[in-house]
Amino acid sequence: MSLARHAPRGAFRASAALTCLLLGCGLAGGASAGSIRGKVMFAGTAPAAAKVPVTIDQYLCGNEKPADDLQISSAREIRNAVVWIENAPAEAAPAAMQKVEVDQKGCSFVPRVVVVPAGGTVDFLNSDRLLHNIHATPKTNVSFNRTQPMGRTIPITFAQPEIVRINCDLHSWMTAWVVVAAHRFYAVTGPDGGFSFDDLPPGQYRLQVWHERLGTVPASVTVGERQPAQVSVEMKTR
Ligand SMILES: [Cu+2]
Repeated sequence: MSLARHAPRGAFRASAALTCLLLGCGLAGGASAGSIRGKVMFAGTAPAAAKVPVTIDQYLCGNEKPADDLQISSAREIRNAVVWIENAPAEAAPAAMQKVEVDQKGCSFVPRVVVVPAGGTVDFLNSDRLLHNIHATPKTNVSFNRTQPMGRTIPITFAQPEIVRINCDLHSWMTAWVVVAAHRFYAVTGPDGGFSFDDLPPGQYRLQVWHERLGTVPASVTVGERQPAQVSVEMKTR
């Protein structure tokens, strides 16, 4: 009886050891402890930061605004690129429904680029003492065009994975992007061009890197025993 109970456990241990041999369970913390750390870099000489003239509401918006559609550090690191894993682990659950906010502040959308899980909601805010509007004509999500006085919150739900451009029709330079994510392995690069993914099983991953001005660039990275897996992706002007 006692032997019969122990035998399957022994067999399980042996099979687990074999699985580890094949898949590499040497990773600290188990089979899903893999991480990716990456950078998105600009190839070549970065163009000078552009300005756009302000032709309306200068009393609040100023006379010009940084274009902000291509933000590159002095070390050629690209901000506001969106990176996602194309072959995300099958068990990847949708991201938790956390609040995503986009404010209209100083006549700019802040932040300019956000990620929201499919089915999630973005709260659009207006902190400015003037009228803005939010206007989008997505392909697979519902279009919207809403006037937004100061202090009003407008929640918009995005059902389908898609990259959605948002504009304010009153201020032509105002653009934001809502990246509706199919799973939780999406990231927006910070000012240092950096992004990261955690809780990945070992394996080879195909990445897609999207930037509003620079298009989409594929990359690949292998998560193995050396942690975290490092990857650098270069983008250039189209
Ligand atoms: Cu506006």
